[in-house]
Amino acid sequence: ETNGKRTYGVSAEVPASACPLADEPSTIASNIHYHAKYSPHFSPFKFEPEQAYYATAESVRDRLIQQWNETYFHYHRTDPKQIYYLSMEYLQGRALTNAIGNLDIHDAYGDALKKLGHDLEEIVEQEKDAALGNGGLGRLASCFLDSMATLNLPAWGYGLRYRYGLFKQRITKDGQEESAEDWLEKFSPWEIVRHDVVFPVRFFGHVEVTPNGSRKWVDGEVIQALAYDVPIPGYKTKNTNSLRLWEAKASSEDFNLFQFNDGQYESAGQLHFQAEHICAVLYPGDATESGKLLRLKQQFFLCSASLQDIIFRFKERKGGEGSWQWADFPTKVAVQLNDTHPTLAIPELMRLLMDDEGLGWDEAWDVMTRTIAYTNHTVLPEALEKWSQAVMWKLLPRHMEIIEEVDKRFMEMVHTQRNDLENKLSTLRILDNNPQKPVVRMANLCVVSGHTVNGVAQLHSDILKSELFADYVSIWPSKFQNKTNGITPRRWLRFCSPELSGIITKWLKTDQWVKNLDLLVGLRQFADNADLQDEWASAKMANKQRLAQYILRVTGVSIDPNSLFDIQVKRIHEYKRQLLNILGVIYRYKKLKEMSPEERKKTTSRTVMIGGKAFATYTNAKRIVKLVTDVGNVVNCDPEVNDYLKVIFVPNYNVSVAEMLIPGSELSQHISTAGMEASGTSNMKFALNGCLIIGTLDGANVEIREEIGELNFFLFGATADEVPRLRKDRENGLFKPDPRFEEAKQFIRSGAFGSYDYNPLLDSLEGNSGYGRGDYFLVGQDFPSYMEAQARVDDAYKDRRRWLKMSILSTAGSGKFSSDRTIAQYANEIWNVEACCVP
Ligand code: T68
Repeated sequence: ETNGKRTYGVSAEVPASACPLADEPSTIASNIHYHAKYSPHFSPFKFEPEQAYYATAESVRDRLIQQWNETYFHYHRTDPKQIYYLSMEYLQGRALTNAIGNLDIHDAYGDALKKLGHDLEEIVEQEKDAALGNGGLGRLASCFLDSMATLNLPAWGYGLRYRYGLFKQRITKDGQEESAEDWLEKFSPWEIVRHDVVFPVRFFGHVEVTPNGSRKWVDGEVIQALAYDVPIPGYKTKNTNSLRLWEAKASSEDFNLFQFNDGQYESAGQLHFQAEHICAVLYPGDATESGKLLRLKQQFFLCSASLQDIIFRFKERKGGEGSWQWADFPTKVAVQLNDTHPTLAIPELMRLLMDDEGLGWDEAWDVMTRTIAYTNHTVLPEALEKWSQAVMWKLLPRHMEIIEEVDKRFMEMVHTQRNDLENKLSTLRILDNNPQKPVVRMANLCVVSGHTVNGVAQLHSDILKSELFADYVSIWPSKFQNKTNGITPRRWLRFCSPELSGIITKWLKTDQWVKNLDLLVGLRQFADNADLQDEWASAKMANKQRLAQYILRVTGVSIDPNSLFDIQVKRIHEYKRQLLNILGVIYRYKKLKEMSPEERKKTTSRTVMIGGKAFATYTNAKRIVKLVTDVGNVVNCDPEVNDYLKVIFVPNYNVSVAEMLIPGSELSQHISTAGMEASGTSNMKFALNGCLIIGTLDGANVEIREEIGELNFFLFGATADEVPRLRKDRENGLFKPDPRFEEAKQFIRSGAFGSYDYNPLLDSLEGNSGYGRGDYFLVGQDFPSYMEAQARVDDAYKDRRRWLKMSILSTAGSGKFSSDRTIAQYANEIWNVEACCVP
C-alpha cells in the first residue's frame, strides 16, 4: 500500500462508528444539533436561521473533511502529476448549496432541517458570498476548481485570503457607494487553518555573492505566509481538492516587546502592520505609488508561498535524496498562471532552483519553462500589466537580475536566429527601457518563459496570434493555443434552477447531463413539443416570480413576471457598452410616451435590469450607474408607460445575485464592441438557462451562436475586423450618426432624467478620436443595428411557441460551454495531467 514511499503517521481511515456520514435525516439532524451545541459561536439557547446555518455548515464540513483527507492520502500514495492553478482572484460565492449538491445530500439535509424547524432555502441565504475576485477572471477560476475536482484531477488552487473582498455596492441618490465587505466578520466555516504550513516570504533587501560565486537574496523584511484551506468537492465523486489561500503574518519574534513597554506601540509592531496590509483588500486602487507597491507585494507573496509549497510537496513525495532529479519536476508539476498577475512565479521559480537548490541557469530554465503556462484574458492595452523597474529593483532585487538575464538572452536569440525581427525588438523585449518610465512588460515575460500561451475564446486567441503576439508566433508557432472558457453546470443550472433541471432530466431520461453537458443536444428533438414547451414555460415563470420578489425586496419596485425579462449584468465598463443598452431604453421610453394608449398596448412589455459594479475611481462607469438609476426613477413612476417598460438597477451584483437573476432571464445582453471582450462567461450561463442572447460577434458569443444556431441569436453590430476601419472613418469625419441616437442623447441633455450633469458622459460619444473620446467604443456606430435587433426581439416574443422553441434550443446547444470540457482540454493539451480517482 505504501508503494515503498514514506507514509504519514496516521491513516486516513476513520472508524465507522465515528463517521458522521449516515444519510438519514434524523442522523443528520442530530449531527447539526451536535454542532450547535458543541461548536457554538453564539450564546446558547438560540437556534435561529443564523445559528442553524453555522451548525449545518459544520455538519457538512465533517463530511468534506473525511473525503478531503482520503483524497490527500490517495494523491500522496499514487504521486500523480498535479495541477497548480495560481490566481490572484477567486469568486467562490456561497458554498453550502454547492457542497450538499456535489455530495448528493441536498434532500437529506432539507429533511433534517425541517425536523429542526428550519427551511433549507432560508438557511442557505444566511451565508455571505466569498468574493475574492472582481469579475469574470475570478469566477472562471472558481468554475475551474469545481470541474477539476469533478473530473478527479489532482489539482490545487492557490490564492490570497483577502480580509476584505470585493466591495459592497449601495445605490444612493448620488449613484454607487462602496463599502468594505466583511465576509469573515463571523468566521467562515469553509476554511481550515493549517498551522503547520507556513513559509517565509522576503521583500526588499539586497543580493550578496557567496564565496562559491552563487547569488543570495538577503535582509529586507520577511513575512510569514500561513495556509488556509478551503475544500473543493467534486460532483458525485470522492475527490475533494483544496483551494489554498495564504494569509500574511509576522512572527512573534518580530514583535519588539521592549519598544512596546517603552510606549512605542507603532514601531514595536511595525512588521505586524506591514503583514496585515498585504492581505487586507482585493486589488487596492493602484493610483498611488504605495498602492502599486502593495499590489506587487501581494502578487509576489502569492507566487513565493505557493512555489515553496509546491517544491516542498514535490520533495516530500519523492522521498530521500538521490532518488530523483530536478528534471522530473515538470513531470509532477503543472503551474497555470491566471493572467499576468502571478507572473513573478517565473523569476521566483528560477531563483529557488538556482539560489536555493544550486541548479545552473540552463537547467533551471528548462525546468521552469516546462512547468509554467500562461492564460491571457485581455487585449485592452490598459489592462496589460507593466511594472516600474525602479519599484521592482527596490522590492525584488534578485528577481530583477533574473528578468534582466531573460531579457538579455531573448535579445541574443533574436540577434543570432531571427535577424528579420531586429527592428521589432524594442516592443518584443521584456524590458521597456524608455527613459521617461522604464518598465517590465509582464505579458512579454510570460510569453517568452512559458511553454504554452492560451486565449479564452477562439476569436480572442486568433486576435492574440494575429495582433498582440504575432511576432512571437513566428518564433514559436506551436506555443499558442485556444481554450474557450466554460462554466460549471452544477452551480449554473443544476443547483440554481432545480425546476428546469428536473424537466431536462425527465425529457432526457437521465441526469447524466450534469456531468456530461453534451447530452443536452438530446433536447433538440423535443424543441417543438408542446408538452415540453409548457413545462419549460412554467419552470421559467416560477423562476421569474422568484426574481420579481427579490427585485421588490431589494429595490422596492414591483415588476410584472409576464413582461419580457431583459438583463445585462457584468462589471460596468465602457467597452461592455451598458451605455448602448440604456440609450436604447431611453429611445424606447420616448417613443412609448409619444404613442397613443392603443399603440402602446401592441408593444412588447419589458423589464430591463442592469447590474454590476463600477471600479471606485472609474468616473464614467459610475456615471453610467447613475444614469440607469435616474432613468429607472422616471420610467417606473410614469403611469402612462410603466405597464410597458420598467428599468431596474440591480444593486450589489455578485455570484449569489447571479444565481437568482440568470434562471429568471429571457433575454440577456452581451453587446461589447467587437474584439474587446476576450470571452465573457455570463453569456454561457444565460444561454444554458434557456435565455436568448442579443449580442455582437465578440468573444465567446461567436461560438455560442454557432452552437445554438444563428436563428436563435439576435445578432447586430460591427465585426472585429471592421472596427479599426470604422474608427478611422470617424476620425476622417465620415461617420453620420443615426437620428434616433441623436434623439436619445438629446433627451438626456434636455433634463428628462433629472439635473445630474451627464455632459461628460455624453461627450465621450462625440468628437472624432482618442481613447475614451470620439466614441472609441462605437456606440453610435452600432446603435441602429442594435435597435433593429431589439425590434426582432419584440416580434419574436409575441410568438410564445416560437420563443419557447428558441429557448429550448439555447439550452440544447450549450453543451460545449461546460468548464468540464475546458478543463479536459487544458489537462490534455497543456498540462499533460491525468485523472486520479479516489477509490
Ligand atoms: C475577464 N477578465 C475578461 N479581468 O474580461 C472576460 N483584470 O472576457 C473573460 O471571460 C474572463 O476574464 C475570463 O476569461 C477579467 O475579469 C479582471 O477581473 C482583472 C482583474 C485585475 C486586473 C485585471
